[in-house]
Amino acid sequence: MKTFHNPQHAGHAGQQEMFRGRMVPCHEVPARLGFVLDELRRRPLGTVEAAALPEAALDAAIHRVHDARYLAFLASAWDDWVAMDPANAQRDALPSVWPIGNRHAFRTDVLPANFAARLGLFSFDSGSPLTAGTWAAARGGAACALAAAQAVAAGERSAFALTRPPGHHAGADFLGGYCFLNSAAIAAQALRDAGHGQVAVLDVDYHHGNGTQAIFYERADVFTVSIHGDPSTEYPFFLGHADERGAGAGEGHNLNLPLPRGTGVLAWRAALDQGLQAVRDSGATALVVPLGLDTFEGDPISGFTLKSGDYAAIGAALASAGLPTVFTFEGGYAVDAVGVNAVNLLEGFQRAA
Ligand code: SP5
Ligand code: ZN
Repeated sequence: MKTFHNPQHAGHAGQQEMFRGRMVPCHEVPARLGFVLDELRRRPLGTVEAAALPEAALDAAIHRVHDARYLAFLASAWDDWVAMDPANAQRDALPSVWPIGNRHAFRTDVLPANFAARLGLFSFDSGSPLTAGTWAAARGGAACALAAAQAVAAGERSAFALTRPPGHHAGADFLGGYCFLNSAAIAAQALRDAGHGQVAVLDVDYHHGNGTQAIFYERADVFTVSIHGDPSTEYPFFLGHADERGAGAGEGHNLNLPLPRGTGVLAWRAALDQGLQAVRDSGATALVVPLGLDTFEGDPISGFTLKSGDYAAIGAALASAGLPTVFTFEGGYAVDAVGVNAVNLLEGFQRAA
């Protein structure tokens, strides 16, 4: 399995996130990726390389998934933030005002000149700090996703986009949940564009993959599945219920498998089997797995109880779908265990594939 890593990732380094009225240290930290790279050095799965792609091809792939207005906002966000106040150069940008509700309540069609207003327009939480290196890091991550998709489209059995920030909460025109560009969606779209008529996404992060679901919700060509903490009690709260089945042409092409906080490996594996059967039934010829390791018992912000030893069998189960597979690195905040857990899963996949 080829790994594509993101040399720009460490430039995205938030200090604090807003949590229930106070600022707490960021969970999504650069050290996470280092632990995965270290473990890949101990237990190699294949080559580890930086994604090298023409800028124009990368831009095109990002624009296939994200709105131009949102991308223009992201590209100049840090400079615009510092332009508001030179002292902002020392602070992360976080939103504090949002245009919620229907279009008669607040307008989203008029782009505000005020940067703080634009930040709210394109965000759904105040837990995702935007920092000096965020745009370069997010772009580098999209490059990993595209390179991994291209490798798989060219015949590799699997590839791993090892990047941060994560992606699966980002929608076509919004950031949130520590995510800015949706790597998994970019990979899925790239696989479609490379000739796979039907692609499946099977999201195993603890949190519902709301961004990916929203991007493909009205489409029949990308089947989205997510196994996650029940949004009635778990982040991102406002999407991820079992009755969301897709809409319009996408009716029947989304499957949510919410599980209660406290769920252990037995019930989680039953949900995985159900998700895998649905992937097989979808007729997909390629698979994207947003790989979150925050299902781990030691995760500080999540509520499942999977153990490090469980991940190898999960990897093997994913391989049993028999599909060319792109993994994108998502959550997992028990930092010193995230490398072992990720490589356990990927090694389990590779051995069974
Ligand atoms: C990619 C991903 O896994 N995103 C998850 C985003 C979750 N954001 C909300 C987390 C709430 C943090 N709670 C802090 C508890 C401090 N003790
Ligand atoms: Zn997560």
